[in-house]
Amino acid sequence: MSLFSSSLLLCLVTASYAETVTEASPSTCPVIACSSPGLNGLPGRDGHDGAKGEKGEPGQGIRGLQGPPGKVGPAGPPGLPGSKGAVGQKGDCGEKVEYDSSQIDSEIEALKSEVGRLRNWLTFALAEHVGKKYFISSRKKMSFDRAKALCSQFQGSMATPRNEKENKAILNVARDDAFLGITDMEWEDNFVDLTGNKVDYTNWNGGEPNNVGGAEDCVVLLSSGKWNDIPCSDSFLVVCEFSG
Ligand SMILES: [Ca+2]
Ligand SMILES: [Ca+2]
Repeated sequence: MSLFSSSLLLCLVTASYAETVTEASPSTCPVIACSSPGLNGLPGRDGHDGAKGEKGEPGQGIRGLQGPPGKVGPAGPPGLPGSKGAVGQKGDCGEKVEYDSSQIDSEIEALKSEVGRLRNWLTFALAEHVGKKYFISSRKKMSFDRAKALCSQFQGSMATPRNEKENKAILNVARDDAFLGITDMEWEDNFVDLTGNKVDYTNWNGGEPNNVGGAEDCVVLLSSGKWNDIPCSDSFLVVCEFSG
């Protein structure tokens, strides 16, 4: 029953009672007024939490795809050294070899003689020598870097004349324009040999070195015996020198 209905019933009962009293006591005149019903009250406060329910059944959702593998972790510390292996069996005794020193000496002398003969043949056929320095040409033309590598491959170096005699010997071997082992790659107009030492002997052609185009850092021996600075990338004959 609502509050309004309750109030209305209370009024009716009270009014009925008032009529009864008025009939029983005519001498008195009670006045009982019935006021209008009151407004609804505010909602009550929240009650206490109920008891915890039972655990539900597992969900039926679709399981997600497996993610990509993670990054490789850092290398672990090195392990401890393993235990020492067992000692192997003792090997057989080697055979004792007797050396005949006089025989070895004679074989060495024979080899020296053979090398000397080969050198003479090569010098006669291909090379020029000044003192203990030999000059040999491969008769091939290539860039400065390749020529330098070719001479090194045979334990030699690019021909570098130290005097007029050596300059003439290189000319006799080359018989064409040939690279010399001289450059001013490091500092312009400071011509050095391939060990970096400034050359004392030079035989420049008239007006040379002129570093045409700012790109002439290598040197060729011309057929006249004079020198000209030229680009290192150009191809000229290779002449190597060897110590005797
Ligand atoms: Ca130059
Ligand atoms: Ca030049």
